[in-house]
Amino acid sequence: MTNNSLIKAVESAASVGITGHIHPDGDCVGSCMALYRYIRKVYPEKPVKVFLEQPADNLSVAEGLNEIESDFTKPAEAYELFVVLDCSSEDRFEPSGELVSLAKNVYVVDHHMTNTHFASEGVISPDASSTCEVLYDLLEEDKIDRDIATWLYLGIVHDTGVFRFPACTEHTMNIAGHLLTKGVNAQQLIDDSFYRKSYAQNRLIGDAVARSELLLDGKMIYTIVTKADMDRFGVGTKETEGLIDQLRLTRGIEVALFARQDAEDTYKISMRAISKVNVASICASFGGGGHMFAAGCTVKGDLSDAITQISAMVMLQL
Ligand SMILES: [Mn+2]
Repeated sequence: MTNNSLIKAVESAASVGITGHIHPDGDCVGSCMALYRYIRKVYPEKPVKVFLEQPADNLSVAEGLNEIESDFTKPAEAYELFVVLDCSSEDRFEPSGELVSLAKNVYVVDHHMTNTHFASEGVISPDASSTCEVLYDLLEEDKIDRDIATWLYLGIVHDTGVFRFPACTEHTMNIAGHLLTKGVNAQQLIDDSFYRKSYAQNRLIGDAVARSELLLDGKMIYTIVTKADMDRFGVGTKETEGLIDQLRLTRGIEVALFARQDAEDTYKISMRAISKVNVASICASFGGGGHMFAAGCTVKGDLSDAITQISAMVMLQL
């Protein structure tokens, strides 16, 4: 893979398509939208389009979200260049896969250590906090306006858990600082896109936390949300997202587990660890995966049996 400049690749392409990964998160949406708005501003004559699944409402922090193409039933057009952002492998760029395969050139911008180098050109920086950080370094600073800066800031905020994770470095903070000088409304962006919850969502989370139980002498906490719970509070599966983070903040625990019922006998399990337990290896034994301190898996059948097995595995690592 050659590391030619993104700007050169964009300048020499007659048309540009942009996409990211399935179920787009803040960094994916932020990086796709930042590049899209940049091309629209700097090369106004150049045909450019973003293809993504419809992002969650809370990610609408700046102009342009309504310009995303989310209808993948239309006949696929061929773009000369496709830029794929925040996407580690080809199976992750569904539903845009066909569009990308029609492009003459594919350029990847990413920060996943597990990137499979599926493109001939691009920049993959595993040490970067976010794809937005990698992208910022590829753009011309003076052409970044408030809109573009806001999209970049969104990705950095979300992939660093609001500037907390170890991948958030001095360089990340310097970039965030430059973006602030462009007029990003940081407090509003962080509150609205990261922390804000609906009344129904807060009630569901409160209920699930109240029902949580401690295991292993208080070293492990878990709670379960069933379909009936979600129906009772009028929320969908997406809206249970902040729950594991609340459990993780319980003083004294080493591992937090949240199980969400997705079908009659199917549960999605999310796990977090503080510093000792490798939850990725535990989830891997159930066919899942993730990072050392944040992982997940899906279990079918008896949930209490699975939780018993998991807590036994946690105990071995404490
Ligand atoms: Mn990312």
